[in-house]
Amino acid sequence: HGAFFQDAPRVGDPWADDAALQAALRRLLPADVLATATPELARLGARAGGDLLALADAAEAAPPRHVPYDAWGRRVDRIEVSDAWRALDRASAEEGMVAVAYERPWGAASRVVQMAMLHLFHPSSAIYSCPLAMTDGAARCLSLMAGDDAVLRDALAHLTSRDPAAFWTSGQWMTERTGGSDVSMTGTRAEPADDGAWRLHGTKWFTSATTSQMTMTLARLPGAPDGSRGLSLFFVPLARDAEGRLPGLVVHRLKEKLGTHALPTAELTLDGTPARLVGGAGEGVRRIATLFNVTRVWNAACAAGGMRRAVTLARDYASRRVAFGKLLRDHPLHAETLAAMEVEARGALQLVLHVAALLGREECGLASDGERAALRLLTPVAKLFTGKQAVAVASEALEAFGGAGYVEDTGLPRLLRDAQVLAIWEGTTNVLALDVLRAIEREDALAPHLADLQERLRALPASDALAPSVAVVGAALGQLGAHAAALAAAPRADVEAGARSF
Ligand code: MFK
Ligand code: FAD
Repeated sequence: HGAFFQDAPRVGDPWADDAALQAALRRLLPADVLATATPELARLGARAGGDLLALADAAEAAPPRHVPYDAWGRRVDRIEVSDAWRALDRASAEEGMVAVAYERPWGAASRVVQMAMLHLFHPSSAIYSCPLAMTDGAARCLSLMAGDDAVLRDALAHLTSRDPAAFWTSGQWMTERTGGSDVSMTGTRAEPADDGAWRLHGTKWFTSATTSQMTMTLARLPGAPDGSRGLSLFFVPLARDAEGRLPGLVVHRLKEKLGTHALPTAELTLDGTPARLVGGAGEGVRRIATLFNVTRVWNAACAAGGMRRAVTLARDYASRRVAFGKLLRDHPLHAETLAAMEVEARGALQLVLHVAALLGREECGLASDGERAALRLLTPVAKLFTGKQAVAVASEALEAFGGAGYVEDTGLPRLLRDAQVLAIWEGTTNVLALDVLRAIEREDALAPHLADLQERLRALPASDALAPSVAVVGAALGQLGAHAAALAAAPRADVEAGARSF
């Protein structure tokens, strides 16, 4: 007997091997879109299994560093990131990860293609998807708000550029020590400056992608009331000086986080930072909702992509690892576990692509009232549901490797660490459950979605094989309608308590 060494699991080709993604796109995309998008996705998929994956591993191994002082004791607050992290930024621009949603080469379907791209890109990006998500959110926000403001239009052009030298990413600075869910206690103040712009003063407690060239943030104008109605939205250019310093900003430290290790997330103080008001006084939360509704769709797409990667690795391993005389995949109980993970990953992908299709239609002015309402409803639903699924699937995947899943240099623990954040940032599960209620109460968003589902169910071809599932889904829809009616009539406290199960 020679010494035994186990083969490592392999990523393979994320596009070529993803039958579920290909089938979903065949169903959702018009034939001409599919024909031109497929080679693009195939090329990106090959990169996701090749050079991007190598860059992601390198970025993960060389986390960012905060350098508060230079050699001579001057405060510089440089944030140093790895060459690999910078290369991921360039690749993101070249691939048009954000730009594609604004160039719209495939019209309204461009959002579907973009989320399919993200499905491939995210798991090989060391969470470069985070800065990109916020960049897309900021671009969406500015595309609606910039008007003829030359500074904002210029920023929008940078955010949506494919030229790595011109491409900007954006931060999204909302969370303060007083609260990330409840931003109403935001203490950051805006003071008028002589140049007609504003200067911001306050402390932000979580600022990811701190090396971005701009950010969007919330602050209170002089005399604004307490609470969230007193908050306004600001554009903050983050132009560094020759020594890499950000004028008017003090970085206290980078967070030491469970995961997202390649992503810098800082605590910082705005100390007279120049800023530009976007939208009207007191409109901040409503305006920034445009941004976070986009990042929430990204979050869901990243959750689905992360699940796909976890299942791919677990399935591959099951075809290499032998126990009790046969491959893991030939053990019925293990096969059932893998199948359950596969179902979660596929379900998440379908939900994400459906929401992406709605978003694309809304942005192109093609959405019906019902579709707009469904988008408002399903954005938080998709974010909250897939965030939880991603953690469960990643956890199951680690177990599928046995002890190797718990050992750092296999790279596998990252799957779980990077999944856990998906349920926390951009609104926790319970906060999003309340957002679902907000959408139902204020915009009557549930009824059109239920009607759409009923319609789809009726349109299915009659089939003995499908009949039992159709009956189950039909009954569930009936229950959901009844539950919604009961909630509508219930006292507010009972409604909130029921939001999660709803
Ligand atoms: C891997 C890829 C992932 C992405 C990377 C992300 C990196 C990490 C970045 C972050 O985590 S950034 C911080 C994210 N923070 C949040 O998401 C905040 C979570 N908290 C909430 O979402 C709260 O629900 C909220 C702050 C909005 C509560 O605020 P309020 O002011 O108490 O709520 P209110 O009064 O119900 O809403 C204020 C206005 O906003 C209303 O409009 P009007 O002024 O016209 O009445 C609401 O309708 C509107 N609004 C709230 N949520 C909305 C919305 N509009 C549209 N969509 C929504 N979801
Ligand atoms: P809290 O708001 O204190 O929430 C604590 C608990 O209370 C949660 O379980 C929550 O669900 C629950 N809760 C709160 N309100 C309610 C309610 N009404 N009903 C029921 N339950 C409730 N923020 C930014 O602004 N920009 C960033 O770039 C950024 N990057 C981040 C990066 C990472 C890695 C992480 C982990 C966070 C980042 N955040 C960022 C912050 C993130 O958005 C917040 O942590 C999140 O919104 C939760 O806010 P909090 O931490 O203050 O928790």
